[in-house]
Amino acid sequence: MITLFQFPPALKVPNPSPFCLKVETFLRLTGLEYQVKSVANPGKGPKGKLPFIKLDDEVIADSAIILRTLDQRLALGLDNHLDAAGRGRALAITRLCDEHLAPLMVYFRWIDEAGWNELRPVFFDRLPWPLRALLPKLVRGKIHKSLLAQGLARHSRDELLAFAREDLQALSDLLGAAPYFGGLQPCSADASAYGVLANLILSSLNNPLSQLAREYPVLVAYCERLRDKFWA
Ligand SMILES: N[C@@H](CCC(=O)N[C@@H](CS)C(=O)NCC(=O)O)C(=O)O
Repeated sequence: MITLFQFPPALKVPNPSPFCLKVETFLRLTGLEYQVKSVANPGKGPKGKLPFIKLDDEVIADSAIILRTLDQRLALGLDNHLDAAGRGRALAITRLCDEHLAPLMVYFRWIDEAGWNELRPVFFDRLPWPLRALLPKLVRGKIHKSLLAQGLARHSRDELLAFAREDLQALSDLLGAAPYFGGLQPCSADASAYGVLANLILSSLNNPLSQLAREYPVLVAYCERLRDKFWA
């Protein structure tokens, strides 16, 4: 049995974390049976982050390692229909979503003032006093520090939006008229793409990056397609 440990649903998407939504989407794309356990504190994960899974009695952390391990152990073959170039393309899409677009999303939710003013009440207003006063500053500060170390938070808002526009245009062009990033069938890159794009396009948030993502009709239709087929 697979148990997925992840944040509880929020923001009108199945999971507000692109990485948790990526893993659960992968489980659905492959038709695996699983159960979910909600965890509010990522510190409970073996690497201090969510998601992680328990596969029988083994704990596995990090979405990329989870997907690879499940694929190898259970011979899932979600990418079997791809040739070598197709597998390279899928990996490039996955890395773009996980390592660039997802951190941009984190920036526009937590650091950019417009996004933060929208997110803070949703995540923290129902917490008891004094957590309600202390936790937002603490978590935001930690995220800011990590985005500064990674480098993104050193750029201006306009520079970050220009990066995001390039990412979204590339994803839109790569998808083109195909239903999935895997072509006529989904591939592993669709898990990453849906994890971050649904969080931008289908979430209840309306920050500047979500607004920008909704300007790409190909990506909006993609999110609606996956939502209707795998999340209805
Ligand atoms: N590389 C990890 C990234 C996971 C990740 O960044 N998770 C975030 C939520 S979206 C988290 O748990 N952050 C908590 C923290 O860093 O303290 C993966 O692919 O699973």
